[in-house]
Amino acid sequence: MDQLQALVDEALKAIETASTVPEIEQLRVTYLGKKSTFSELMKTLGRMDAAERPAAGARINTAREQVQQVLEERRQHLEAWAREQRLVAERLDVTLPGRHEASGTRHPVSRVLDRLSHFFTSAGFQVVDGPEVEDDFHNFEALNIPAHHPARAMHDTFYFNAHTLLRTHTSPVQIRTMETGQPPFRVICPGRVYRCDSDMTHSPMFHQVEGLLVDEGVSFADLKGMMAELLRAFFEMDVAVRFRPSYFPFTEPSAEIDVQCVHCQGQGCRVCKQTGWLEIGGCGMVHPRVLNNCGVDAERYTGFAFGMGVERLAMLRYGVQDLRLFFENDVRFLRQFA
Ligand code: 2NM
Repeated sequence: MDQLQALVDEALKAIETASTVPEIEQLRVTYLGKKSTFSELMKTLGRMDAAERPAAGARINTAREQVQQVLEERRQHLEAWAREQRLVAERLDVTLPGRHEASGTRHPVSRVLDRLSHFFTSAGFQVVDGPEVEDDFHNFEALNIPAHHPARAMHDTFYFNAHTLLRTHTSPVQIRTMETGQPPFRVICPGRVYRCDSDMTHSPMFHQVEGLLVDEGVSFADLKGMMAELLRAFFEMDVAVRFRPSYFPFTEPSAEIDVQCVHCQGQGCRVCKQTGWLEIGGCGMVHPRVLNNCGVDAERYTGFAFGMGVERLAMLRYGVQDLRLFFENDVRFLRQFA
């Protein structure tokens, strides 16, 4: 029993001087574990007198429990202290500004497309798209542009081979719509188009919106009214619109669409090169040969079509001077459209 008291004293002293949680754990193993001194003492009970055994056993147990209790208290104390130290060391200033997710903005080309799509879907049109890699038939032949037609040279086409090319306009989407559906047709076809042409005012890839309306009794007057309404809605101004006779193989008659200069209200300025007018696109009545090429009865149906460059509309709507800004994607430029 002297040995027991000495053991308790030794253990309590060691526990008191332990200064870390791992040290405490080490002491638990040493004094209270399976191979500990307390366990060794318990084993000596077998060699005692049977009469002394219960009392001795109880005392060992009590001593053991005392050591265990002091040890656990010390452990909790040290754990609390370690936690405290960690919190001091890792102090966070929760008032610092956070790292924000950088949010993007809608590209001006997309914004123009959204506005045009909204206008036309409100008028009962459907927005359709199609392949950018096209074949000769849908990009040219069906549009009344046969091989060796001068209009082909004008298009500066990117060819993959004799029959496969990057579409030079979105008209093939309208051809495909007419081929596969039944009139009436009311569609707009926005998308990327490609021409082998690159300078200050031309990009090899740009965006177009083309529209097509085919029904019984559609006239050039319907086309004029639609274009005038579109341009007033798009520029949010009561602008004058004029139609100049032109030529496209796929429409007859054909016209260029001009809008009164939205910068000077037609007075004449740098933007409209002193003419008071801005060229905005082309249009016309779909050539009967084009309708027939797509299986549409040109005796019964007539239709109008038009095409506009999206970047050009964006430049005029947002006052952008340089076409290349749309393709560089400099966030300082794009952020201005937030
Ligand atoms: C334009 C100008 C005039 C046009 C014609 C067609 C189709 F497929 F119906 F024949 N789609 N787009 C067209 C007509 C396009 O862009 C300047």
